[in-house]
Amino acid sequence: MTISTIGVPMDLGADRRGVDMGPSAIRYAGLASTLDSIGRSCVDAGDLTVPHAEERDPEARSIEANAKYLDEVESVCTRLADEVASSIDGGALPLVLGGDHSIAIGTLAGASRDAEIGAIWFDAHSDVNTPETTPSGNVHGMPLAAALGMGTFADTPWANASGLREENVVLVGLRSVDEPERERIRDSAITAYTMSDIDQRGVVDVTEEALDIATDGVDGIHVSLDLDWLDPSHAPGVGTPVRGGVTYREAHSALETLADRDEYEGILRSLEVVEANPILDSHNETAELGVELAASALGKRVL
Ligand code: 6HN
Ligand code: MN
Ligand code: MN
Ligand code: MN
Repeated sequence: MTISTIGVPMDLGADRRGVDMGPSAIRYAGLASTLDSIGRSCVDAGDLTVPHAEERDPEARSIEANAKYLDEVESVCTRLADEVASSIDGGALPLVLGGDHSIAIGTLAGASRDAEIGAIWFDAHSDVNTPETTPSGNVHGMPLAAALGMGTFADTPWANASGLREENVVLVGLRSVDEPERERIRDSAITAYTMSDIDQRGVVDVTEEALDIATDGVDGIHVSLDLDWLDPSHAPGVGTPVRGGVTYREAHSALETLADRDEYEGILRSLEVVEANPILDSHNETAELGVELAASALGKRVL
């Protein structure tokens, strides 16, 4: 299956500059040649146009407290959803490059437009805040809640992923969850694995179970890879690092487990790599890691 790369130079959801350069950094790190070397054909659909914070009318720039730049996030994610859906329609596998994690709202909406999907969320954070619970106002802490129509996102149909049910959503690698998010996860049908689960059971066992749950009764799954899932010693170039993340090998093992399942069952419908911030990075190593991990997810084999 051809891979269709879609860059989304979004930083408004993190309210932090630099993460908008993520798609360039990931391309610069050799994405196209790496995918070529593992025998995957790849077309680059370029970048979506994302407004800069400075373009806002100064009158309107007074930042919304509870969901900053939500109008701009809506406009970008609505276009992204169309791109993702049309690339799937055309028989390709969309590979979305962020940008901050708010773009997952668009990816999930597009991937679930004409299908039932599951989602695996590799992340230090649970990203289920809503405008009522957010501690920061940053929409990159809310995409999963938005996709599932939680809280006031029940009133924003553009953000809802029609074919995604909580029962098929799995979070893997959590270590930073806000108190209202804990309650929300407990009250939902979402499955969540913390870093302690990975410590105790091993990342392959946890990923196998995550795959069982995400794929149960659906047409395919979306895999969202927030690079802050990894320990900051391996992925320093992210805006919200949290110590105690997965190691380099654990991350590859998890994505190789996904690739093995995909080889036999053809489950992967869309993939996304987010939160690479070259301004905070050291010699682009976090973007390089993103490329390597995408290759593992897409079937790279040593022998
Ligand atoms: N991410 N829970 C925090 C918040 O502001 O809502 C952090 C979110 C981080 C989001 O890394 O994609
Ligand atoms: Mn920019
Ligand atoms: Mn995230
Ligand atoms: Mn995160």
